[in-house]
Amino acid sequence: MSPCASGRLPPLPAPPARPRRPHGACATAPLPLLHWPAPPPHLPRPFRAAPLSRRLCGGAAMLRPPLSLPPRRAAATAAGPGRRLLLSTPIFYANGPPHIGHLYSALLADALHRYRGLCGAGPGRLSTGTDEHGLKIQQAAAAAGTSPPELCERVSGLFRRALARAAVSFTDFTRTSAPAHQRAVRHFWGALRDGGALYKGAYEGWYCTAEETFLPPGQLAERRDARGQPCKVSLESGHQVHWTKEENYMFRLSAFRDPLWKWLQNNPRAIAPDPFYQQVLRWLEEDLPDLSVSRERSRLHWGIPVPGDSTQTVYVWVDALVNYLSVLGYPETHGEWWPAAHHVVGKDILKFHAVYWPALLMAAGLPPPERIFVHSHWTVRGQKMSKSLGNVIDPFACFGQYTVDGFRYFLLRQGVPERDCDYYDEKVVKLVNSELADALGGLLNRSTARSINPSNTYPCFSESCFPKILDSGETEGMGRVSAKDYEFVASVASLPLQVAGYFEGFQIYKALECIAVCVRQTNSFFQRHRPWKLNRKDPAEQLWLDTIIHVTLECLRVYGTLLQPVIPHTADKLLSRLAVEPEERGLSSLTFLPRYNGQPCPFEGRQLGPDTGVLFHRLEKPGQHQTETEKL
Ligand code: ME8
Repeated sequence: MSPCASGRLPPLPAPPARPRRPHGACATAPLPLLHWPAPPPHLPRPFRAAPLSRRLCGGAAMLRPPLSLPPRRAAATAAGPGRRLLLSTPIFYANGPPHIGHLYSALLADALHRYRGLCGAGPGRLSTGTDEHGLKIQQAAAAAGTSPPELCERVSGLFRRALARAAVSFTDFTRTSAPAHQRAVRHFWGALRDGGALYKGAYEGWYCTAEETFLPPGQLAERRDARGQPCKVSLESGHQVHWTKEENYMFRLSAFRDPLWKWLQNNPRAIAPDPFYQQVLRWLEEDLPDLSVSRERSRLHWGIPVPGDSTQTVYVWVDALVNYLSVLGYPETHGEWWPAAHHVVGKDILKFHAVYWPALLMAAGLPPPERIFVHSHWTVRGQKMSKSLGNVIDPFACFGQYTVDGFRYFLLRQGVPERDCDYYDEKVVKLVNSELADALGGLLNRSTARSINPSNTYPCFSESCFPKILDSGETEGMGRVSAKDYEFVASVASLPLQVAGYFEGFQIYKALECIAVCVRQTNSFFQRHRPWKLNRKDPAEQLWLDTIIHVTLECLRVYGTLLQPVIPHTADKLLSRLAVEPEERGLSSLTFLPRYNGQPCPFEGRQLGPDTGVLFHRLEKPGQHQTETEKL
């Protein structure tokens, strides 16, 4: 956003040296052999000071009252166990149906929310919803021959159904057209105005309706429109921009460079993964012009009128961002939660969340959110997903094709937040068949088969068959157990901590990769010892057979527990088969192979749950399926 506005603000004094985090820092390291310790604290990563060349580009400057920051309210949410946390997805534009990019944002937030619930952390909320105001919606409704409220009603319902179908465990669904939200926006506007953060100014620039933002010349390209006429488009989205000149309310964003910088300096984990943190620091080194935060009502009538000035409509991004407060009952009850908020957002809306939103909050007397988790985009067979290319992937069709859990697993296992990822059918089928159907399902099937476990119980572990060792050099002469077996159980023992570190660092795909590696190792363990060859009539062999199955079921119990945030239905089926009760499925009390350490195992001797069939059915090759679609 770069307004070419009349007038300039005086330059601010030079800021302090700015911090940078090193790239690629990783929070977790494998644990030593057979240790089950408490999680290490997640230490903030070190800084590298960076000089700043400061340039200030002006914003509009007509009626400019002095800026006075209102005092911040003390946060009611302290850190520590039992604290509250709001996790949020972006609210989705109600101009078209959901696609897999939207779903990915929501699944990431859902997995974090579910994971936190399993950790027994304090009360949590997962908010989502629809962004219903603005020119984009106004124009989409006109093009569809309907009214904005009718379009929003339909599309909002579609998003709600898609998220529910995807097992996104949202607790709140905000619609920006709802009266409670509009009231919150009006109050927020009042807080900005009363703090002196707004002024009226003549404003002109290139506006991109698809992105609902003004764009500076550096983010534009020359193209020809459908009639062959030269036009300008957004480099990012390819959508045409239009020159817009009007009188708007301006927000003194430029005055917030230092507060934003200090916020990031003091909170190096505020934006993850690290490349996005670095990107925000770079933005703060560039121009940070004031922001137009209203539009003339004659051009944009579908939005919230500016309080006290019915000729202007509140800028849709200000309106939308306030959803993170209105959901918490702003301006009355938000203090019970805010700023304990973690926002999951796509890279295209990072600036709105990591620069504009924290600045707006500060100007309104509130602290920035605790963390912003950023993800990249999905392409389809190497191409950007777009209506005009006709390659937009419908989540409902994917659920029909791959099942809900299968598709959730694919997106979260293959999606790498730091870089764009490519989608195509064959990739989903291959991954899901190999890791869910064959490796995980096959392991459960083999270790619970009647032929190998006729009593259908969680068999006993024998210390004499799998003796405890203090270091891996001791494994000589230990009978049937090999050094490989000790290494394998050590890696499963360290898995919950590794997974915790990856969830903390917003690297859910890495958590899933570690689990997949352990599942493979467990299959190798099972295969290596060929339990089906053992003679059950020989008491010594029976002990060893039971021990092999016990270890395997212990592994499966750990995998089922850790996979709950990602594949909730399949994990439930797995844990039910292992007779793990609902109150035994939490992560805070997750133990692995306690008998190895001489501790009792509550599952030993327990009757297994009913066999409800194959854990995960192999998917058919693309083209052989029935699809499920739900259209506008
Ligand atoms: O931006 N791959 O809504 P939105 C992955 N209303 N993620 C994608 C994607 C893709 N190909 N395309 C879009 C808005 N997304 C605003 C948000 S919040 C106060 C207001 C992601 O419906 C995108 O990055 O255009 C964003 O996180 C989400 O979908 C919603 O996009």
